[in-house]
Amino acid sequence: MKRIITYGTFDMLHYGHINLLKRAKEMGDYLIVALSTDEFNWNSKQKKTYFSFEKRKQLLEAIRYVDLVIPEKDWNQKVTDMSLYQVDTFVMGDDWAGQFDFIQQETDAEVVYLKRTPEISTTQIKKDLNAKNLTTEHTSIVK
Ligand code: C2G
Repeated sequence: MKRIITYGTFDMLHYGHINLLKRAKEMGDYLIVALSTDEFNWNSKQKKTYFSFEKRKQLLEAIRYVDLVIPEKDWNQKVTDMSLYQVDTFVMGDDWAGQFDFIQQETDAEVVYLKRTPEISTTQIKKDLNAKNLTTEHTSIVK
């Protein structure tokens, strides 16, 4: 059984995430998602997520491509994760291209970067929603 792993925050789940998870699963038989905890996001990525870890985990576990969700607690767990979960392939979007090549040197897992879905991101969604709010607020004041 070919085991795939990927890591991320997956906040405000969108089709860019789904495209990544779908392609990752198509590379093997079993997909593990290491989901960034709220503490890791705040302490190591300075990200405040909209949804808590538990909610983001619930969403991921509902996706047909995902077989297991584990916590990502720090940057340095990946090498041990590869042996702990007997991973064959480590997959990330290509916004991370080159950042995790060390995994191929230090473990038996191959590293694959998949093309990121260009036009969508959680940051963009938040920006667009704020902009829409501002316009509706503005028009309601003007009326
Ligand atoms: N992604 C994508 N297309 C998008 C947005 C995201 O392919 N439009 C991919 C990213 O490349 C990543 C995964 O979806 O592989 C999760 O994205 P994020 O939740 O933004 O994860 P990130 O904050 O990059 O955390 O240790 C690794 C980190 O935890 C990755």
